[in-house]
Amino acid sequence: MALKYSTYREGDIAINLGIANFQPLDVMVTGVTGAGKSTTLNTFFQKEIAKVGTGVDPETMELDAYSLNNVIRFWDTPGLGDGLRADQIHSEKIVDLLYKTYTLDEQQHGFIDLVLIIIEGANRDMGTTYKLLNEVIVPNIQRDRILIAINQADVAMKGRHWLTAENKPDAKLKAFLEEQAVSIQKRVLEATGVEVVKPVYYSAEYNYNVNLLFDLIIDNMPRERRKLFL
Ligand SMILES: Nc1nc2c(ncn2[C@@H]2O[C@H](COP(=O)(O)OP(=O)(O)OP(=O)(O)O)[C@@H](O)[C@H]2O)c(=O)[nH]1
Ligand SMILES: [Mg+2]
Repeated sequence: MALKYSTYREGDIAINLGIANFQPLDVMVTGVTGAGKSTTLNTFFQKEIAKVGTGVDPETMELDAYSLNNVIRFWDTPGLGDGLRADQIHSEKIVDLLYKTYTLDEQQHGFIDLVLIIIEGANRDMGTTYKLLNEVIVPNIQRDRILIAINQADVAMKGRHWLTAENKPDAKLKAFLEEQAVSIQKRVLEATGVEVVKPVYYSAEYNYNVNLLFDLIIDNMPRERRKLFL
């Protein structure tokens, strides 16, 4: 049974936003090219809203915002890992977005409330993700506003151990994914100094555990407006 994400725990988000006294929650979605950022957004919205890549070239080139409902809005960004020059241009766009502000009661606040970094389940090379964290994200937003999720759970073991009929991993793949979540959490701490919440693993393509990704966002969303300076 497919969940409807546009109303998923809408009340909880609204309550948290009520505490924080702002609305909507703006979530920037980022990660290496091909990790599945756009596919993840399409799954949230249950229709094709963000263009998904089919080849090796990065598909998303600009920043696009999508409102899921009145309380949450997602920002799709171009992925890093497509050569130095492209990475530089895309990094600048991401940093600009992180410094987008609004003024309320004569005070400036950061527009982006939360950063969600998507990692590809099969990709053991974390170098570009560390670079993204160290050079682009961590210097420009509070660390407790960074979340990590592992996509493409279905192909984490090259497609083996995925139970197609049941749309879930078998015990072996599940154990692998569990182990990977813990290991990525540990490696991110070592490589970037950021203590992230244990990542969830999911498959945007097959709509597996996407509700847990939503839970990660809702349960860890900030309870106050973002101060601009760290
Ligand atoms: N098997 C599998 N494939 C996926 C999954 N999510 C995305 N893909 C595929 O991965 C490819 C890249 O997905 P995109 O959503 O375009 O990736 P992106 O992160 O938006 O990439 P850029 O826009 O280039 O930064 C596409 O062919 C998707 O169909 C998944 O959960 N499982
Ligand atoms: Mg994209």
